[in-house]
Amino acid sequence: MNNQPADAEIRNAYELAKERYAALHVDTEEAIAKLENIGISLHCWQGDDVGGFEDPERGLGGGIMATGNYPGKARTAVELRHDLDKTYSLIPGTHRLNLHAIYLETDKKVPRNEILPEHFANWVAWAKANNHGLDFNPTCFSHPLADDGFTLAHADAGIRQFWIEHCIACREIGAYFGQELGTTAVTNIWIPDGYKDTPVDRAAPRRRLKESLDTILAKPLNPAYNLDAVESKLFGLGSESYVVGSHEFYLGYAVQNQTLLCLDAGHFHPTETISDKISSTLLYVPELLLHVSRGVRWDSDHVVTLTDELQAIMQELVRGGYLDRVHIGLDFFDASINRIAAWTIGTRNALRALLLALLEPLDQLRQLERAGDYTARLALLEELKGLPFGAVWDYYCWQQNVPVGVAFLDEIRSYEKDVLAQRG
Ligand code: RNT
Ligand code: ZN
Repeated sequence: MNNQPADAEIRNAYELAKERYAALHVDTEEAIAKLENIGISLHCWQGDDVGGFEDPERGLGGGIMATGNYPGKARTAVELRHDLDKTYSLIPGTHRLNLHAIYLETDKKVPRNEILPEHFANWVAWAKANNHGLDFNPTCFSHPLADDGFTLAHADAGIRQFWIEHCIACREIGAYFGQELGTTAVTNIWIPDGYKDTPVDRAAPRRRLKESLDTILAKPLNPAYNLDAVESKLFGLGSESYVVGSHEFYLGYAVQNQTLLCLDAGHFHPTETISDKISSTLLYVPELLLHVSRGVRWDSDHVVTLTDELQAIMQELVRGGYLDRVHIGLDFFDASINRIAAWTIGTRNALRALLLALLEPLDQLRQLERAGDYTARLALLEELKGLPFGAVWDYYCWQQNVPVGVAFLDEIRSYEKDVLAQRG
């Protein structure tokens, strides 16, 4: 199979598309130039079903779950970086990597509250060599001290302290990434704490979580190196009835402490969207982190597809002028399909939605709205959906030397045969 269209076809289609957009006073070259500057943080954990390298024997915990057993998952950091290199080569632009603490590399087992920058030195060297920024996350799950479902909000002071120390160590590692790579790392705290069944005391765990966070964030770090984010959730497997770190909890915390707020697209009620939360929360918090994901019924982590909500999120970032205050990260893990394809499809979709948003005739739309001409606003918004945006996207991919259209699948198939199939 060779699915790549001919160069001339790509260029011709683009020239026609460019004219169609120009008629609406949209400059496709400008849109492409802006898109090229947007770095998306790819989540390392799609590559090995959130396993990490701390303890290969241990299963995933904390109310999150990867289902499927597609062959060829990365078993070591070297394999994971290899898979990531392949993935980045199929995505236009320069992008970041989001690491979790369990992706450390050590000879002997290091307790999580003692992890150090040096355990991530290989990742930093790789990031430097390939021009990737790095982001970070404490791993407050898949661990014996998290097995009863509580970490930073645990009733036992000793267990709380262990997780506090882990999160403090992680902020220092984030700052080390930022300093080494010259691009700010976002360190995002997500914890699974919650109850399967209805609790009697909803307040005490929240008071404890607030206190733990205060201790973790007490030391100011250079914001050029590290920024802290907090991530809420509505429910998880085993925390169906109560999650300590709810949206209201972290919204309040982020506003009061001026941390970043992380909005995960899959962490709200099934019909609740995060696109409409962006302009509100950015009035009160300095910056946002997005976990671009896709919820399906009870699951919050499906591969990102080009849905209305994905488009709405990216439209908000572009229309609101928020691109420099919002860090775009991805968060999904599908083990039932080729993992490199999952990364590639999800990231390309996030970028396609961004490009669509960058191709809107914003001045005209704003004028219509201000003039109260909602008829024309609706007509134009609907017509835009039929414009040849795909030709601009193909041209951008071609320009960036990455596969055009579904041709990326040819590359993934060869990689699967040559590399993934050789893994035991
Ligand atoms: C879990 C959160 C969290 C995790 C990652 C692995 O529900 O979304 O962001 O997916 O930390
Ligand atoms: Zn998330």
